[in-house]
Amino acid sequence: MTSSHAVQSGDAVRKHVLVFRTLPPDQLARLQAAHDVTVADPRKPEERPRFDAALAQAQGLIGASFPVDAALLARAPRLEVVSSISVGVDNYALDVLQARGIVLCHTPGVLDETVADSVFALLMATSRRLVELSQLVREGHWNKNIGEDLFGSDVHGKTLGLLGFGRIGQAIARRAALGFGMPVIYHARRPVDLATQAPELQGKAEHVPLPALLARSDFVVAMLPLSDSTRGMVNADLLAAMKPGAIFINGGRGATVVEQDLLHALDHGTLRAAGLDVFATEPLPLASPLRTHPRVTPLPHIGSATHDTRHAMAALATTNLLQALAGERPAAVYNPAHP
Ligand code: 8YV
Repeated sequence: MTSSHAVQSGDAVRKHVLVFRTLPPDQLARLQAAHDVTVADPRKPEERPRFDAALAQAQGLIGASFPVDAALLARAPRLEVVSSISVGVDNYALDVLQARGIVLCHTPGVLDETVADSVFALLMATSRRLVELSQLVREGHWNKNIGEDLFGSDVHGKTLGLLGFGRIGQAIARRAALGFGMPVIYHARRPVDLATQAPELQGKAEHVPLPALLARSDFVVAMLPLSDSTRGMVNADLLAAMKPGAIFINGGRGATVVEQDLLHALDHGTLRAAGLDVFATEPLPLASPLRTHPRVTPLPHIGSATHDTRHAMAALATTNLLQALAGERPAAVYNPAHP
């Protein structure tokens, strides 16, 4: 920790904090009360010089949706803490943070139910073709009862297969099993002890090998974090092993899917449809065929995007940062940062 760079004011040690994504005013005020804060968004060219100058001084960084990679960290020699307003940490050079003893904080827990709501909404919209059929009404084409060609597929009672069974996966499983009478199967690195972690799902969610999950699931929902072991995991082989007519939903990270393979499975395989909240490149490039494919329901990464939840995430990230800069163990630390 480089407290020699801190500015002494009364008893409190004021440090340099760089906010690289807009914070709600009440959370920004908490930071400003304790530290010297610069707000600069590196994605805006006009703010880049201010961002670069603040980065060179920063002891604390807080923000989201921007790659904090090795090159960026090399320009932040005083950095002590990075506080991400996200649960996913794939934007951060974890090895560099660990090697330099920089604490990384994130926001698990506060977004689980909201992301599960979003994923379930996407699942229902995709299976019942809500977006497409609403568009038909808007465009004035509802001139007769819709026919079989526009029917959807049932959700209730169908089998849900979850790739990844963390807190959010479990929240999705509760909706499916307890609300929609869906048998739930999941594949994760290791089975979850439901008795202690999710007693309400006991007897209602079963850990199965990946091939069994793919063969049995009417809906395959990917809620995978992005890591070396999950990058490109949803590939041609995996998609080809899905039950004919299955629907694929991705609410985790886009790069866990080989998008070309997904398109191929939609056009030449038996996949019925895909609902995607995340993409390998975000925002989704205009040229991506996933943007306009008739059997893809694309969303602009809205998993946690409600007023309540984004505020809760910002508040937790702010608390994490304040605690870590004060030398306390943060409420939600990802790497305990011992080099
Ligand atoms: C947010 C997310 O989109 O928390 C995450 O990991 O993917 C989302 O909740 C994002 O990080 C922006 O705050």
